[in-house]
Amino acid sequence: MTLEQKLAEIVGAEHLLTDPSVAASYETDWTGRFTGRARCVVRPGTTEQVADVVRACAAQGIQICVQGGNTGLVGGSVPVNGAVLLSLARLNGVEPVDVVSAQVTAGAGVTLSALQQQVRKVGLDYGVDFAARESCTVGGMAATNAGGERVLRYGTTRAQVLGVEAVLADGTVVSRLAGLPKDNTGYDVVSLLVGSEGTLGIITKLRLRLVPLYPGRAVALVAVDDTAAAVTLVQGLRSALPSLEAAELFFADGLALVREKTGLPAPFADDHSAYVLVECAQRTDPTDDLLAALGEAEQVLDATVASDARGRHALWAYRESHTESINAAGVPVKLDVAVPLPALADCVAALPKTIAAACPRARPILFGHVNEGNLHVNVLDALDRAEPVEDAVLRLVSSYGGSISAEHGVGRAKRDWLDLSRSPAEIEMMRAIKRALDPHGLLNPGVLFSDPAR
Ligand code: FAD
Ligand code: 2HG
Ligand code: ZN
Repeated sequence: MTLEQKLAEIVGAEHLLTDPSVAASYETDWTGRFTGRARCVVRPGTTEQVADVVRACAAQGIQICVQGGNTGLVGGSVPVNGAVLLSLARLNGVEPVDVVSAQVTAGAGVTLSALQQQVRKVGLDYGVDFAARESCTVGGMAATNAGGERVLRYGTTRAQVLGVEAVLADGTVVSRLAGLPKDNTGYDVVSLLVGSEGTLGIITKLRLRLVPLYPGRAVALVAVDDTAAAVTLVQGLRSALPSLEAAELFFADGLALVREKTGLPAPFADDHSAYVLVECAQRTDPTDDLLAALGEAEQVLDATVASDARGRHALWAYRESHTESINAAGVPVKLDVAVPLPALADCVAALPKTIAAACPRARPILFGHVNEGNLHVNVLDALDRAEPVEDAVLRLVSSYGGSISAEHGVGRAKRDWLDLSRSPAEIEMMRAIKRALDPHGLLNPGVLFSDPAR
């Protein structure tokens, strides 16, 4: 029996895709930069089927690439040539919400927006949110430890994941879904799998912490002089407003590109060089508190505030349309870095010169999650100089004591720079874990390490 026949037997012939034109949508990443040819695409519908697929591939030494919503931005979700692409999209069940514990168990293939819809019906919400919500899956979010727009209040995905069910490289199913908030019984296997980018196990289910769904919300778009003013403004708002949930930063060139690609109107009568978008949420309407805090902040050059859903979404569109607008302008060299907050302004000031030295015609667009010092550095018109640009930016960030990946992960895009963020001892510890759990390097080859066996 061929591997394909065995896989068809496990998942049903209709869930094994071998026609290249059908498989194509799984083979290129969201940005269009990373691509690979899968041997076939397999779409199991249960954890048992995932385990059987893994055993069948392992028996023949065939590598497996794992995919959720394929919105990842570091080339980790596309196949390497000849591997089986395993899609979790059909594991999309959500169990009834446990309102007593404020927790829910969801299949790895549940999209963020589907999860939001389910839990909001019972007055709860999920702590992580970002623009890819319609397509990204909770499994992919856990695998990348996704951050997003609410880290300021709720932390990253790791802080939401209380339990995991996963299939290991030999087909073993590990299940730890009780969701006990207190549980000190040895190594934290749940936390280890979160952020492991599909290299240690295939996540099939998650037990997730939920947060209150606040009916009172207000969003402000604020014009400021520069990054230093943005950082000081957010520092002040953080202490004045316990309801502060998001603080995002973008600049005049990003806004101009967003307006060009979306047709959105100018937010203010005058142009400004930097913009901060903040959101507050609580049981009662936070608008007056937000207005009062902005009124006291000397960094505010202009501001517009919205409390109704339509107005809030209109303001968020200036920020959330950045990624799509950039892609509409060309395939970017995409970096996602973090520096300590006191160094953010210096880093923003140094980046254009650093990028120009590596590629004079490059067009950098910076934006990000200001409270975490997390900058998204997208560089247009630089694809043929990608490596020198990446190298220059990541070395600059490292010189500030920063991270080469704040939230998107390492994937295949940044593995060659891992030593800028991790010590040799840490990298050897990570390799030892990989060797112990996946000795034959079957899961997500090339993600995180180019060669895990060494
Ligand atoms: P995929 O892209 O399919 O996979 C991502 C990685 O996880 C791959 O290495 C894959 O092999 C692995 N993986 C996927 N599912 C599993 C599983 N079940 N078990 C084991 N491994 C798995 N990210 C942020 O952190 N913050 C943001 O604000 C943010 N905004 C975005 C906005 C846009 C418009 C887009 C396109 C992307 C954004 N992202 C953001 C990046 C991306 O959405 C996240 O990385 C997301 O977590 C990926 O989820 P996914 O289901 O699409 O995973
Ligand atoms: C965001 O914050 C995402 O919008 C995407 O992390 C960032 O496109 C990017 O570089
Ligand atoms: Zn982001």
